[in-house]
Amino acid sequence: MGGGGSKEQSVLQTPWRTMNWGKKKDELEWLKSFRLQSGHVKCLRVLVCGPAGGGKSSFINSVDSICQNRITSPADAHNAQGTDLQLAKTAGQSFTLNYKTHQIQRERPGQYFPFTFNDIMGFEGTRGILLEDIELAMKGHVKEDYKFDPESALDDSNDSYNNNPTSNEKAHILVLVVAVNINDVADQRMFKKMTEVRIAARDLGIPQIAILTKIDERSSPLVKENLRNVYSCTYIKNAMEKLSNTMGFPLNCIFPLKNYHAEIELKDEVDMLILTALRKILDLANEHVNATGVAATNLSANNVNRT
Ligand SMILES: Nc1nc2c(ncn2[C@@H]2O[C@H](COP(=O)(O)OP(=O)(O)OP(=O)(O)O)[C@@H](O)[C@H]2O)c(=O)[nH]1
Ligand SMILES: [Mg+2]
Repeated sequence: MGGGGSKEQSVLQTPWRTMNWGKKKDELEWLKSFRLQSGHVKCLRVLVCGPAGGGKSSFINSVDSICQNRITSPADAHNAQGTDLQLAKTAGQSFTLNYKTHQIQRERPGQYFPFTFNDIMGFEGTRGILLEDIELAMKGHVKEDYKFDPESALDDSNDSYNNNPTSNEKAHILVLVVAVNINDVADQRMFKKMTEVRIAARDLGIPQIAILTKIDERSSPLVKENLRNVYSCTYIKNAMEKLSNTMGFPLNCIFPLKNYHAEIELKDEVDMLILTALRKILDLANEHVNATGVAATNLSANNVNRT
């Protein structure tokens, strides 16, 4: 569980990535005024995926908390390290089983941000969500509340299969959520699965980013003490570089952060790391939707010109 040996725990004199920690107000203003670039869809759909227990549901809860300016937990997060016998049996297995769309409420009830998050079942060692089902979710074929089956993929005869997904129902970005110690704990099979999902997203033209969670519990004590040391910690830097090397994510598409999981109040440093990742997610999704909207318009214009 630890963050590796003392060499890996070493601390850089100067942070290798610059963060303006005093910018939270500006980031929140940006978020509040966030609009879609294209009228092609009503809402951006962010699909999270990753190993069981990596922090997918907690990430959705953390974004929701920041957006509502209070700690909330719309997505079911779960501590699989529980000592209860029943819980212990589920260690390593995904707690989230169903396909669930989370609208993100503004501070005022009944008003929502123009983006949603889709929570799904996690990858497990030998079981967990199937690649085919993640592909179907990306394409918008999975209906709300569908319970994923690790034995067989959703097929088009199932009531939960959406035959004609609209642009709104397709995923507009894929977010891979993994704990910062992923390189220490995941085997080749897990990396293969994650890479396959990334390639599937690429083939569909969907942008992808990675989030490294749990930097508070798996890194240098200096990071635990103060999250502002995140980019001075070599353990986190190494984890990001290794993920970039094994899976091909550019480093500027990998974001380390800590989710809200035990706190009862928001903290500026936690918010800043999450807001930085969220901004990249929304920018990429927005660009993707805009580009596909333009392509669709050009296609229909070409078809009209030909007739
Ligand atoms: N310390 C710490 N704990 C975290 C963090 N993110 C999530 N957790 C904890 O990790 C456990 C699993 O988190 P979840 O959000 O349920 O993970 P998940 O990826 O949704 O898991 P499945 O639904 O089982 O696939 C919970 O006990 C969370 O409280 C984090 O950044 N730091
Ligand atoms: Mg979950």
